[in-house]
Amino acid sequence: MSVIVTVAPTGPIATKTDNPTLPTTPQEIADAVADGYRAGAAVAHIHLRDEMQRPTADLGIGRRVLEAIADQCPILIQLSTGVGLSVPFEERARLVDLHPQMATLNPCSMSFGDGEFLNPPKSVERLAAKMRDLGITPELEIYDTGHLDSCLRLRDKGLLPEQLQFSIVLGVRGGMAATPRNLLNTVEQLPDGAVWQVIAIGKSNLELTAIGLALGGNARAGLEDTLYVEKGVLSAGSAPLVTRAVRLAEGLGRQVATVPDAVARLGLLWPVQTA
Ligand code: KMH
Ligand code: ZN
Repeated sequence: MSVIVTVAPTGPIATKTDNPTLPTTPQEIADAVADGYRAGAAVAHIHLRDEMQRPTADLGIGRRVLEAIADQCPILIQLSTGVGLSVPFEERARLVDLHPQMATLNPCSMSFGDGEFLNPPKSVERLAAKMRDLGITPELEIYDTGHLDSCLRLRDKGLLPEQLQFSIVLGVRGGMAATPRNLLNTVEQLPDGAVWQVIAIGKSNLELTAIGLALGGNARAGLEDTLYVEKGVLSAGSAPLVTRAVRLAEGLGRQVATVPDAVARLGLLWPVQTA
C-alpha cells in the first residue's frame, strides 16, 4: 500500500522566533508547500497566519494562499479548521467555503497546552454536515480514544463519507502522550478500511512517524509538528522533514503516493488538476 505524505508547513503556535524558516505569509506558505510537493508530499495541510503571524481564518488570506499554491503545484489541499485556539469555532468553520478538497474536523473540546480547544458537539455536527454537502472530505483528528467514539457517532448519523480518514494526534498536552502504546491502542480500534496517519508532536516525531509507517499508516511531516530535523538542529523549512518521511517509507519497502494515487485512496470527490 502506498504512503500518502502530507506536508504541514505552518501550525497554529510556532513563530519565526522559534524557527526563522517557518512560513507565515501566503507566498511563503505556498513556496513551502511547493518544496514539500517536490520532496514527495501529495497533500498540504494548511494553517493561515495574518501579518502579525497570528492564526487566522480570514477568507481573503485563505484565497491568496490557495491561489499561490495552485500557481506552483497540483498538490491536494487540506485546510485546517482547527486554525488556532484564539479563533472562534464559527469563524474556523467558514473556511470550508473556500472549497478545499479536504479539511480537518476536530470532534471534541479539550485542553490544549495551556489553552482550550473548543469544538462543541452541535457545532461539530453542523460542520460535518456542511462538509458532506460540499463534497469536502474530513480528516478526523483523534487526540484521545473518546474522540474516535465521537467520530463513529458522526458516521452513524450519516455525516461522514464512506472512506474514513483519521489522524492520530500524539503529544499535545491535554491529549494522548506520544507513546507507541497509545498509537497501537488507537490503531487497533480504528474501523476496518480506515485510512490513517500519525501526527506526532515534538521530540518523538521521528520515532512515532516511523512506527506509524511500519504499521501501515500514512505520514505527516513539517514544521507544524516539529521544528527540528534532528536533535538540536532546526529544520530548514518542511521539505527536509518530508524527505525524511519519504526515506522512512521507502526503507520499509513502501512507495510514496502521487496526487492521483492519493485521490483514489482517500476517495476524494474532486477532480485532480494535472500539472
Ligand atoms: N496541530 C495538530 C495538533 C488541525 O489543524 O485541525 C493537529 C492538527 C489539527 O493539525
Ligand atoms: Zn493543523
